[in-house]
Parts: sequence; structure tokens; C-alpha cells
Amino acid sequence: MKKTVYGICGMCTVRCPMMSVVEDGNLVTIHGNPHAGGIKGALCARGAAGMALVNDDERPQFPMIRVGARGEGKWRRATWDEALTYVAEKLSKIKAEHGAKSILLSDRGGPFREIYRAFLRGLGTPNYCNHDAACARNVQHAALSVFGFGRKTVSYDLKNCKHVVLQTRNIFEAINVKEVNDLLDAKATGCKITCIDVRASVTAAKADNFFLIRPGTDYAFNLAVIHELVTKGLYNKEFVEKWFHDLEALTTFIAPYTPAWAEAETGVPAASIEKLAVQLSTAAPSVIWHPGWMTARYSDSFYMSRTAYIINALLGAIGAKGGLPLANGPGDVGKKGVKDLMAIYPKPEDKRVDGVGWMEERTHFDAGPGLVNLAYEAIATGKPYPIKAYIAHRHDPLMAFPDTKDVKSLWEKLDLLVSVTFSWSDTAWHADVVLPLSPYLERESTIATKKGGNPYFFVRRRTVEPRFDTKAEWEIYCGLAKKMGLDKLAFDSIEDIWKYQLDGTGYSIEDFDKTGMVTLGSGALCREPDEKTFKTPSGKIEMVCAKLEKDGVPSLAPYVSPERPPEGKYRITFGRCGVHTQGHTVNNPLLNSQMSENLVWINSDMAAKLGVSDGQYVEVASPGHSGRIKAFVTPFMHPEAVFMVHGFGHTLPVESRARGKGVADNELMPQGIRKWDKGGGAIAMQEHFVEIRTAS
Ligand SMILES: Nc1nc2c(c(=O)[nH]1)N[C@H]1C(S)=C(S)[C@@H](COP(=O)(O)OP(=O)(O)OC[C@H]3O[C@@H](n4cnc5c(=O)[nH]c(N)nc54)[C@H](O)[C@@H]3O)O[C@H]1N2
Ligand SMILES: Nc1nc2c(c(=O)[nH]1)N[C@H]1C(S)=C(S)[C@@H](COP(=O)(O)OP(=O)(O)OC[C@H]3O[C@@H](n4cnc5c(=O)[nH]c(N)nc54)[C@H](O)[C@@H]3O)O[C@H]1N2
Ligand code: SF4
Ligand SMILES: [Mo]
Repeated sequence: MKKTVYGICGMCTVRCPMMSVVEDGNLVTIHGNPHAGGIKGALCARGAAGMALVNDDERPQFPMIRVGARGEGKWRRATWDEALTYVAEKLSKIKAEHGAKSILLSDRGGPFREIYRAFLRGLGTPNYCNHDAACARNVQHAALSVFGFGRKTVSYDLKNCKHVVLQTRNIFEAINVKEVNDLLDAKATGCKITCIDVRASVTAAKADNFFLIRPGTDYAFNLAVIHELVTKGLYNKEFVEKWFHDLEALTTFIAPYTPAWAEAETGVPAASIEKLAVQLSTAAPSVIWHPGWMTARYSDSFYMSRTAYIINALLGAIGAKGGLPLANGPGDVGKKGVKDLMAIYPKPEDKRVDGVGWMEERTHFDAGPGLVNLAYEAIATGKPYPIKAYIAHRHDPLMAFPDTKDVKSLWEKLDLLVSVTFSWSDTAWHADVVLPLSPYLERESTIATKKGGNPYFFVRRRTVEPRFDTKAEWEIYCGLAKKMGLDKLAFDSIEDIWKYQLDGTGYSIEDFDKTGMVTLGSGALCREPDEKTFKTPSGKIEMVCAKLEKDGVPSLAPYVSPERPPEGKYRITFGRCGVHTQGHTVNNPLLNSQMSENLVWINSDMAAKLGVSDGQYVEVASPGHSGRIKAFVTPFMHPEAVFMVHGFGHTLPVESRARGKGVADNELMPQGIRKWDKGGGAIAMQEHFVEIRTAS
């Protein structure tokens, strides 16, 4: 018999609502959930490869406990009972000796965190971190510093937008299905796209304006745009008068940063910058200057994002249709949100080990997920206190942070390292215990909320039974809770968890049967900002952020020109491709067949100088690491830099398809985790130079 099962794609962080058709317990097809607005029943190539993930034998199939040295790859198979007992006993011992606060967990963020965050609270540790120092922390902190709210308080109304600026944002390859659909719809009805990139990406190919910018000079570009908007009076006067607290500070600061000045920095003609400012002003307020997503790139990326938000605000796009509307949560549409599993236990009183929120110079950072790189420092130094146990849940820091060897060295003093994952990764291979997670088609998850014009609850149901001895998150953490006496979290079934979550909302799990979701609002709502919107001291949009200033971080920072590459070297730049997610799909049989290795993009003139031709293998080298990679020679790459897709250069023997293919960009950034931004908190991964040599 055929049936439809609703789920949530788990091939990347976006988590598109999806559905599967199952016949007699076998998966037949998977699609995007047609009921979820904007998805249009589609999944991207990676989402569609979910079936290949299920069928892949080269993933952890059962719990494993290390028997050799860390990273040696010697394991013994364990039962779940044994593995969970092992972890629970270790955690209890560490807690008894060093206190609960010496336990750290990091993850990839997202809507399914409550279960293990509740577990951490139950243990009594404040040390939950996400991965975001390697991704969007600069954007988050930029939003907080300008508006007092986080980046997800606003959404991007691409569908109704008239002009979208994509700066360091390759929207058509670094995919979010709804965003791609919305922007293509908008484009069909006249929305202009401006792409600012160091190379011609697919997004550049679809853009009306493309600016090939000198790497690392985006802040200069934005300052010049602000200069134009402010000095020529091209901004939205009504909005600015009403909502800006201190425009004067910006006006004074911006004076020297003319388009002519920016031309010399960025390589983009002054006339083009001036023209862009006029185009944006004409389209305002239905404009989006994207503040970026993967912005862990430069020591001033935080200011690129800050100025992007300031430009949006100057154009009156905050809260506007076609701009950055305020995302509605359940409360905004008169509904009750799901009951928080974390509320089962009180918030631990200890201070965070990463110093976020309390330590000098770190008070302006968002204490929710902290900064995991600083927690690693604490593992190594024992200050402000030691960390002895670390659970990497849905996180592969050895690939996500620069320089594997260096990160491993920071972890040496750990007494316990656990990896919870559905694929092999460098981190899993280095762990003491691997707790294998069932892929998303084989597990169910807690109910999640999607904020937006029309907020909804959605749920992931189990589509097929696990092929191997793997488990769902809730089974793992409720199992650990049971073994550690955390009875209130020791749920026996997912139905009990759903029931807890929906308590008081007026909905039951059966309400999700028809469409996989429960829609809370009716029709897209655009709210005007009100006196409660901006969570700054003045209740308005602030150019000078007191929290930053207190920590010695200038709000309006003078521009510093990035270093030019030394003779014979190139700045390393990186990004995503359409068919892979980070490093964890490179070994997926289907996706590997689409793209099995990465290339290094080299500017044609530079390649000619080096004697490198298109398609030839070259050696890319940093101090301490080198690898063999195929050259992609193109005039559409900035001559100061080379570009690589992230996630390749796997070395593990258990990944036969990915092993030895391409080069890991993260290995070309010696001790890069130590270069982090005191303003935005993210790692500055593109502040490194590499050499290109012709391979013999
Ligand atoms: N297919 C696919 N989609 C994904 C993901 C994935 O792994 N695969 N991951 C998801 C995640 S976690 C994230 S964070 C997002 C990332 O989304 P994006 O941040 O949009 O993705 P990237 O490809 O990292 O970077 C975007 C562009 O920045 C350019 N760039 C590099 N240096 C500079 C510079 O100095 N200035 C400018 N202006 N541009 C520069 C790169 O050439 C690249 O084209 O994608 C999400 N979607
Ligand atoms: N040099 C360099 N470094 C980068 C980047 C880059 O472009 N270049 N990109 C950065 C970006 S944007 C990001 S977001 C990070 C990404 O890096 P991470 O934050 O580590 O995230 P992923 O690689 O997506 O997933 C990590 C691990 O979790 C497993 N996993 C996937 N889904 C699940 C799940 O649902 N549950 C569990 N338990 N495990 C799961 C995967 O198999 C994988 O092994 O890397 C960052 N680091
Ligand atoms: S963007 Fe693609 S991989 Fe990511 S959740 Fe959506 S369908 Fe899955
Ligand atoms: Mo990311």
C-alpha cells in the first residue's frame, strides 16, 4: 500500500519541509512538501540525494567505542546500552570531579536543539555552543549592534523585492529552496539583482549588475554607498527621522568615504557605485541588501554586515514588503508557541566557559550559543575553568574550523570526546565514542516552528525504519537522561514528547497528519516597526552601539585596507557549490557522481604567468600543507585570489568515494582558528595566502 509521510529535509541547515511516498515500507520517491509556501514541491539536488544517503553503507552503522589512540581508527562495536552506559558513566565521573560545567556540547544550531539543551541543563552545565563562529556570527552580532535584535528577527521578502543586492551571497548555489524560488519569481516580474563577488558565480550570471570586487574590500564598497545615500539625500527620510537615533554620527563618519575613494580600494568604478545608490533609492523600500550568510571571512566582515543593515535601514526596508519584514512568531499572530523542553530544568547558574556575556571585551556577544572556538581555548588552558567532556552533535569542527592538527591540539586535555552524527567525519574519526544517528528519513524529530509572514509548526516523521543500528536524537538523549537519573527528560516515546510540546497550544499531533504542518497565521503580514521592535537602549536604530564601545570595539570603524598578497601568492577564498553540503555529502554516492573533486579557480592572466592551463593539476600550498588539485582558469576570478569549494580533500579510509579527491581549503589556513574577530566573533578564514605551483 502507498502512503505519504511528511518530514523535514536534513541534507543541510535550511531544513525544507518535505514529503515521501512509501510503498510497503519501501521509499519510492521524495519531494518538497507542496503545502509549504515557496517550496513548490521541490527539493534541491542534495535533498533529493537523501535516498542515496539511506542506502549508503559507508556511514557509521552501529555505536563504536575507541580502542586505539585518538584518531587511529581502531574501534570496537558496542550495543546502544553499552555505549550510552559508557558515556553516562564518563559524564558522571567528570561531573563529580570537575563539576557539571566542565561538560561542553556544540552543534550546528537549528530548530531541533531543545532536547539536548534540556539534557545539558539537567546536567547543570551552561556550556552549550553552536558552530556559528565558522559561519554567520558576524551577521548575528551586526544585527544585534544596529537593531538590538538577532538576524532572524527579520526575514527576506525576496518574492516582493524590487532590487536585491547579493554581496558574498551566492543565492543560486548556496541554496535555500524557498529563497531560490522566490527570487526567480521576483526576477520574472522585474526584480533587479546586483551581485558583488570575487568571481563570477551562477548568481553573477543571473545578475543585472555584477561587480567583481577586490577581495576583502566590501566594507569600503558599502561605506561609499552609504556616503551616496546620505550626502545626496537618497535615503527614506520619513523612516530615518522616525527610527534613527543618531544619524549625525553616521553623517560625520561617512564624509571621507566617497565613491572615488572606494573605486581605488575595490576596483569598482565610482560611477557604478553612484548609479547603484540611485537604483536602490528608486526601488526602496522594497529592497534587500543581503547582510551575508557565510561571513567568517575577514577581520572586518562584521562591518560589512553592519553597513549592509544600515543601508537597509536608510532605505526604509526594515519591516517593509519586499524588504526585510519583521518575522512573526506564534505570539505575533495570537497563538501560543510550543512548550519549551528546556523549561524542564532551570538555567544553570555558572558562567559560560567561553566568557561570552560576562568576560571583559566579550560582554557584547550573544550568550545563547556563545563562541565555541573560545571554549576550545578553555580546554587547552583550563581557564577560566577546565572542560573535560565534549559532545560534538551534528558538528564536524575538524573540517569546519581551520587547521585540523591545530584544533586537535586544543582538545588534547579532554577526557571524553563524543560525536553524534549520521556520516563519517574527521571529528567522528577522532572521537572516543561514535553515536550514529539515523539519517533524517529514518528518524522523527521534535516539533519545530518556522517564523515568517505566516508562521507555522512543522514536524518530521519517520519515513522508513533504520537500515542499521542507528537512533534518533531523542532516543539518544532520553536514553542518556534515563541512565543519569534525569527522569523528567527520560521520555519513552516521541509521541510523549510531541504531547509535551503541544500542551497548551490547542493543537494535537493529528493536526499535522494532512500536510505535515500547522499554519498559525493567515496571509502574509507585514508589520510596521513599533516602539517595542528595536531592542536598543534608545528603542531606535543606533549607529553607535554602547555595548560595542564598552568592549573597546568601535561602532563606526575607520576602514583599513586589506593586505595585498605577497609576490607569487594569492588570497584564499572559498564557498559552496549547488550539489554538496559542506563536507558531509562528498561521499554520498549520488552527489559524488555529480562532483567528486573541487577545482581551484585561477585568473587567466595569473595562470598564464604561472604557465598553468585550464584542467591541469597544480599544487596549492600554504606554510604547512599542500595538495594536488585541478585548475579552473577563468578571466572571471579576481587576480589577487584563488577560489575553492569547501568540503573536499577527505582522508578517511572509510570513505572510499571521497578519499584523496581535491583539497581541503580549511587545511590551508595555519592556526586559523586563533584569528577571530573581536567585534563579530567569527573566525577570519580568508586572511591567508597560498601559493600555486605546477604539479609534476
Ligand atoms: N548547495 C549548498 N547550499 C548551502 C550550503 C551548502 O553547503 N551547499 N550551506 C548552507 C550554509 S551553512 C550557508 S552558511 C550558506 C552560505 O551561503 P553563502 O554565504 O551565499 O555561500 P558561499 O558560497 O560560502 O559564499 C558566497 C560567495 O561569496 C564569495 N566571496 C568570497 N570572498 C568574497 C569577498 O571578499 N567579497 C565578496 N563580495 N564575495 C566573496 C564567494 O565567491 C561565493 O560565491 O549556504 C547554505 N546553503
Ligand atoms: N574553510 C572553510 N571552513 C568552513 C566553511 C568554508 O566554506 N570553508 N564553511 C563554514 C560553514 S558556512 C559552516 S555552516 C560550517 C559547517 O560545518 P559544521 O557546522 O560542522 O556542519 P556540517 O558539515 O553541515 O555537519 C557536521 C556533521 O554533522 C553531521 N550531520 C548532518 N546532519 C546531521 C543531523 O541532522 N544530526 C546530526 N547529529 N548530525 C548531522 C554531518 O554528517 C557532519 O559530519 O563550516 C564552516 N567552515
Ligand atoms: S536546501 Fe536542499 S538540502 Fe537544504 S534542506 Fe532544502 S532541499 Fe534539503
Ligand atoms: Mo553556514
